[in-house]
Amino acid sequence: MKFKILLIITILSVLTCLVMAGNMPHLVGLNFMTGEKPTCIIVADFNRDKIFDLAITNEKNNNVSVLLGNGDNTFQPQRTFGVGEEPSAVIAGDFDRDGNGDLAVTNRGSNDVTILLGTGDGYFQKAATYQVGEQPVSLTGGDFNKDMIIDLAVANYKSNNISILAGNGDGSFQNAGTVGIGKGPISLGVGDFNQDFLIDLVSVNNKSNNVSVFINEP
Ligand SMILES: [Ca+2]
Ligand SMILES: [Ca+2]
Ligand SMILES: [Ca+2]
Ligand SMILES: [Ca+2]
Repeated sequence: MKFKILLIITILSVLTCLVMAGNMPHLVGLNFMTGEKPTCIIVADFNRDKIFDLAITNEKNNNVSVLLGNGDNTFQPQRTFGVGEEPSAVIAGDFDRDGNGDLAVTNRGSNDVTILLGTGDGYFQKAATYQVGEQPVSLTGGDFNKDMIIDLAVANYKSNNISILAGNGDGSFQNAGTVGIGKGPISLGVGDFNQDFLIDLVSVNNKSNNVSVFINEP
C-alpha cells in the first residue's frame, strides 16, 4: 500500500516536472558588446529594413550604442552617438515625423535630455539638448497637450518632479513646465485613466512609496 502511494506521488512529481518543463520557454542566449555601464535599452527599427535594432545608453561613455539587427538573431557591431553625461534612459519615437525612428535620452549627470534624430540608415544626428530637473532617470512619450504631436515626460529623481517637453513636430521641443507631488519619481507610465480619450500620466515615487496620477484636463 505504502509503495503504491509512493509510486503515485513519484509519477505525479514527474508529470508536474514535465508540465513545468513544457511551460519553460526555450531561450538561447548570445552576447553582443555595448559601451561601459549600460543602463537602458530600447528596441525599434532604425534603418527601416523591418528588422528590429537596439539602442542602449552607456552611463560611463556618455553615449548611445546602436546595434542594427541582421534578422538572424545576430547584430552588427555597435555604432555610438554622443549624448549628455551619465545617460540613464532612452526611448524611441518619430519626433520630426519623417518616418525615421529617433531617440530621446535622459542624462542623469548633466540634468538634460538629448534628442538624436535618425537619418533612416541607422545613423543619428544630435539635434538638441534640453535642460530638465535634477537627476533625470527615466522618460516616456505621449501627447500631453492635445495637439496630436508627441511630447516627452521626464522623471527628475532628485528634484522630485516631472518635466514636460512639448513637441513641436519638427524634432524640437519646448519646456512646458513641471509637475510633481511625490518624492523621487523613478519611472513613468501613460494611460487614459478616466476614459476621456486624453492621455494621462503616472509616476512611481521611490522616496515617498507611492504613485502619482496626473489627469490630463480638457
Ligand atoms: Ca532594422
Ligand atoms: Ca524621425
Ligand atoms: Ca503634444
Ligand atoms: Ca484621460
